[in-house]
Amino acid sequence: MKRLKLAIQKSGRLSEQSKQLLKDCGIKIQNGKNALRVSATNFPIDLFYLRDDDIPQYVQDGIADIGIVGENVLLEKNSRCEILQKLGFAKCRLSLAIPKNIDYQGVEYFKNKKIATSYPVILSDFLSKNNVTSEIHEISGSVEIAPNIGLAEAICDLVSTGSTLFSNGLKEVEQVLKSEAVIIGNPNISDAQKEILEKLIF
Ligand code: PRT
Ligand code: ZN
Repeated sequence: MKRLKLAIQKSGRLSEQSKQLLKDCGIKIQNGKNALRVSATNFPIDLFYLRDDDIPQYVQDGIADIGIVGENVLLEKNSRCEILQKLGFAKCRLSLAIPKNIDYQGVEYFKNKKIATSYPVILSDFLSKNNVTSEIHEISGSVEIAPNIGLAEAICDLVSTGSTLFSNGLKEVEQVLKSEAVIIGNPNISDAQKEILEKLIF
């Protein structure tokens, strides 16, 4: 029987709950500590442990059949994968934030401003829908410190509790996207694999 290849985050905010979900489905996985690929012992499923950013590409290319990622990553990568199921965990939002002492009147505020983000694709889409042109400065981490070190005048980053923004003297002023963990799939998976997937989702 053809096996279903599932990609999940190796370590990070999605990995524990992704593994828990498989456990809850009764899927047994050996704990190969540094293995990139492991097989379930009681289900025709192979697991790939990857960085979340790489998962949409692996699924799109058919290296994996399905994967678990945040919607934010899926959209940023412009992936052609389909969302098969929302999972209800890792909920967060991608938001624009500015120094808290600024009097904010609306999205025009961002005209010609320098915005630091790890999500340039989603952000530029949002800005162009709002007819705003800004200078997007892409950085891969610690986005929230950018205004304090003079790198940018605003940021666009993921927020869950809001405490990171608060402790950096920033306030959330526009919500760009709502996100949660989702199962994504390659549109071309076989019927046999679909059957395994349906069992899994059920
Ligand atoms: O190593 P790898 O590339 O696989 O992982 P990563 O470091 O890129 O991602 P990771 O593990 O940090 O997050 C994985 C996914 O979790 C994200 O893509 C989101 O879909 C989801 N998620 C949910 C979050 C958050 N909540 C979140 N709060 N991802 C990041 N954050 C960060 C945010 O960037 C900011 O630094 O937490 C901080 C804000 O949190 P609060 O609670 O202070 O608001
Ligand atoms: Zn990542």
